[in-house]
Amino acid sequence: MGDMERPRNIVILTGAGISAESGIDTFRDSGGLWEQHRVEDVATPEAFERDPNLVLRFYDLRREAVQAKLPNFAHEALAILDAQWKGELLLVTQNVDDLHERAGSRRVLHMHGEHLNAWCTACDRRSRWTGPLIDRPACPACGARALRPDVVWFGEMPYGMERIYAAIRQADLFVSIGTSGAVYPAAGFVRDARECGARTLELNLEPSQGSVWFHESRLGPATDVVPEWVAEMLQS
Ligand code: BV8
Repeated sequence: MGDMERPRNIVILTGAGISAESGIDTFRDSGGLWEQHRVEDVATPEAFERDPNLVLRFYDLRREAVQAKLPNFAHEALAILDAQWKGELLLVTQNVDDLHERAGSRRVLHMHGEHLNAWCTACDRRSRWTGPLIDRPACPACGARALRPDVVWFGEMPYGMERIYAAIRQADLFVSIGTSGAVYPAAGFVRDARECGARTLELNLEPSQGSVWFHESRLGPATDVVPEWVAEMLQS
């Protein structure tokens, strides 16, 4: 798509940086630690196998913490775009918080799962979950005490890949917001989008690992650069 035509179909990818100003630590800014753990040591099936209590407590802490946070102007601007955009729009988030939904976004896909869901390893059903899992509560669907966080760990298949690639194939514009481009397959979406002819834009505090793949990068805090970009999109 050339610069001059107005895009019709947009794919947006967000990462921890969009929730930073809501007070949720990003992975990088806390030095790769969440609650004093290296994410690779707790966000893997092996870690869960080895020490389920450590992993359950790690997620219980974060599940409780996110419920006390609020969406910021960047989440809210994306919700306005979602409500007013006439073309296709898919907001793919790597985040497991629910701030996009609480800001009002509707067309959201959590490719790495959600803090506020529990996944029963006995019956495979997912239930809305706001409390702790450490005391092994019963699955609301089957009663088994076999609930785990409904979060995609390293080595596990992200959710919604078919839907994401289908949206990327149709996209005229791919926008990456608040992500370091460190984790795949999300970090590869910009290349997929370029190969499919989309224009690519990065909105981030600092250049990401994939910056070279973006036609345009705008650096700054999400609460500045995202509302500015959304205003441009809705005026064009
Ligand atoms: C898979 C849920 C197969 C858990 C997460 C070797 C080479 C390449 C790949 C691999 C490899 N070895 C293994 C892999 C695959 C692996 C991977 O990529 N590893 C990395 C470490 C190399 N990936 C996987 O295992 C994935 N699964 O590959 O399965 C497959 C492949 C293809 C198709 C099907 C199947 C599963 C990965 C999912 C892991 N789960 N989250 C949890 O949250 O607890 S990852 C987690 O970390 C997040 O979801 C996110 O993805 C990542 C953190 O990244 P960001 O969101 O970008 O956050 P970060 O802190 O890094 O950066 C923040 C950015 O914001 C910064 O740039 C900063 O400048 C900016 N910022 C800060 N403040 C602001 C701001 N921007 C704007 N405003 C601000 N105020």
